Amino acid sequence: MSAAASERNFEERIARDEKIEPNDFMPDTYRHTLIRQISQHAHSEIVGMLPEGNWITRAPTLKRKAILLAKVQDEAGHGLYLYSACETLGVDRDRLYEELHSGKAKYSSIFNYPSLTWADMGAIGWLVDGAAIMNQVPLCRTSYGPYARAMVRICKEESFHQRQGYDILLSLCRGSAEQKAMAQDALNRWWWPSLMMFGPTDKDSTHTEQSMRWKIKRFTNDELRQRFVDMTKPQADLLGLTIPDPDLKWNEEKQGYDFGEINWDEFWQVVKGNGPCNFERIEARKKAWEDGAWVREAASEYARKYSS
Ligand code: FAQ
Repeated sequence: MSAAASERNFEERIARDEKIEPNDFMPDTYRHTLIRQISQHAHSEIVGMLPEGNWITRAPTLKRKAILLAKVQDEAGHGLYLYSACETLGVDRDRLYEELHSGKAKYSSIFNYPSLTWADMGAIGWLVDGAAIMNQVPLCRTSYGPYARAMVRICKEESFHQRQGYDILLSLCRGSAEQKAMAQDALNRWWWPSLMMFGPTDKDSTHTEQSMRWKIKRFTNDELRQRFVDMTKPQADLLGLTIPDPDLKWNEEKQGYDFGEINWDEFWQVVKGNGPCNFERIEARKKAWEDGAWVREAASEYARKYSS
């Protein structure tokens, strides 16, 4: 098939909602877009273990500790499925790690904020996993087969994560005045960064238009952000907490909430590496990589010994 015919065939398959598989023809730009998005997603899961990992030893009860431990382990698993999906596009996993460690690769802005109190475990589960689900459920229908299939299990696990976060906040909000204040403080700090997770506004988004055409993305950044606000406001009401946005108002006409302006300057600063914890996060990942060198060496040596 000529290059033009292959390209046409690819576009037709996308139009028919067929999944594109690793050995199928795909334009280089489609491949690179996927490598970019899936690797950023994988890095986000792995770096995303750090803010919560910080609280495993300080969970208030054995039950909370076991749940948090399971959640953080799930995130490691998500990272691994996603790195595997990315490798099917012909990229080497060590190269992806190297890009993360050198600061070249992006990962979600949200994980560059500190987790200061136990209530932050609630806010991360409720808001960060809540935003992740909103963004990731449509990715179960993304056009690249291995990515779509990886997302199915990830989304199931994210639902449990969100509920465990909400449950932490529910307990705090039903507890003492100090506990409720702790929950409110966590919401105050995590609300705006959670809205930023969806990425820049549609007019400033570099990739949305093309990714929508290829059905990699099924909704735009602003559409998903709006859905998240609409879903979360009633949940905040049930907790008796106030979303820190004086401009948040129901809009009858659009049947959704209007909300205030996001601080995009803060977002881009965090994305560029100048957030409160960027340095610390990358240092932690580099240390884990270096500390794990002996495990990689032992595994390679074992494989060499038994393959000969
Ligand atoms: N942070 O043109 P767009 C989780 C970058 S997983 C940093 O709109 P796109 C689970 C973007 O890369 C959370 N950078 O880009 C969990 C691009 O830069 P580039 C991660 C961001 O790809 C929970 C530039 O800005 N989820 O939370 C961010 O079409 C709890 C222009 O942006 C995913 O990765 C950001 N927030 O749309 C784990 C989901 N937003 O590459 C632990 C999959 C944008 O040109 C605990 N990814 N940028 O240099 C996606 O859906 C998309 O990639 C978006 C961005 C929506 C994130």
